[in-house]
Amino acid sequence: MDTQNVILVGAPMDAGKRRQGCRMGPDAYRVAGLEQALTDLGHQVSDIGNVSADPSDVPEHPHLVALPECIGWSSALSRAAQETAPNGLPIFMGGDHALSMGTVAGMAAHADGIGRPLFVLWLDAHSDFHTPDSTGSGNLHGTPVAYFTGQPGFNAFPPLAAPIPTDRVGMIGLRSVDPAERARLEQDRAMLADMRSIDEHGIKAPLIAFLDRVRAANGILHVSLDVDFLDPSIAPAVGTTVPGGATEREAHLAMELLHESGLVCSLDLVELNPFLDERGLTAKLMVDLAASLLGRRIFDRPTRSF
Ligand code: HAR
Ligand code: MN
Ligand code: MN
Ligand code: MN
Repeated sequence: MDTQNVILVGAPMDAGKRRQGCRMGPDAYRVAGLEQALTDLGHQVSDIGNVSADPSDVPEHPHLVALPECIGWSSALSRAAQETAPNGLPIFMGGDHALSMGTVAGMAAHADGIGRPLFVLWLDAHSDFHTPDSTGSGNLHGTPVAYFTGQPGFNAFPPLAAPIPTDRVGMIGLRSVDPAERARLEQDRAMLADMRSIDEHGIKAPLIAFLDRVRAANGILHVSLDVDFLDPSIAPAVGTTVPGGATEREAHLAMELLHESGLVCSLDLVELNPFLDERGLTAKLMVDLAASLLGRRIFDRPTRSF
């Protein structure tokens, strides 16, 4: 099996929404054995510890939650992505989904530097396509896709070295999209596979179609995995559950196909709130999914005895 350098980067960001707990995510992944699971697959794994937010002198905003802190995380995580990506495959252990503003911006700059286009696969119940002007909640974890695709309204944030055209974004798992997001998505060219279409066609068809696009463009692929992509019955540890999500096997199949593609350059694990978990169930499932993405085959999965 091909072995890789895998770099675990803790991103204990909790500023992208009001409800707290995602800051415990990186340590939950450590306790759930992420490093060992990937080492067991033959990979060289290093955990470089946690990033912290850069200072920001932008003032607090009346509507947007923790704007200065989110800006500080974006610049720090963009730098972390650009520093780690040349040495291996970074896994950003979140932290809430606003962290993807930084990780995707940094990976896009990295991809630009090596002359390959970056594609983004968004595995999420939500499209996270609000702008600071359209978000009703003021929670910036609902805005990262709009930021890194260069939509207007993000002037306070770090400028993007390489905005990602929407036709390089694929979203799978959608089932909770606000009207303003939908209006913008309908004008754009992202590949959208909602749960209805997964029910009808399975998860393989849209994923393979998207991977074919990446390959045809000689691109590399950043995967952003939100816990709420999964059905809440198997992944309760998230503040924004939406019923009717991906099953355990749908999620593993997606990871197995991603591994086989050889196109994945980086991964976000986001929105895990360990405070809401049941005996580490969600953290362990996310670790198992990361292992499938890094090459664990279905018949190599460990039996859990209690
Ligand atoms: N669209 C809603 C909002 O903007 C909910 C966004 C929830 N986002 C996440 N990440 N949990 O997907 O508030
Ligand atoms: Mn999300
Ligand atoms: Mn979500
Ligand atoms: Mn048996």
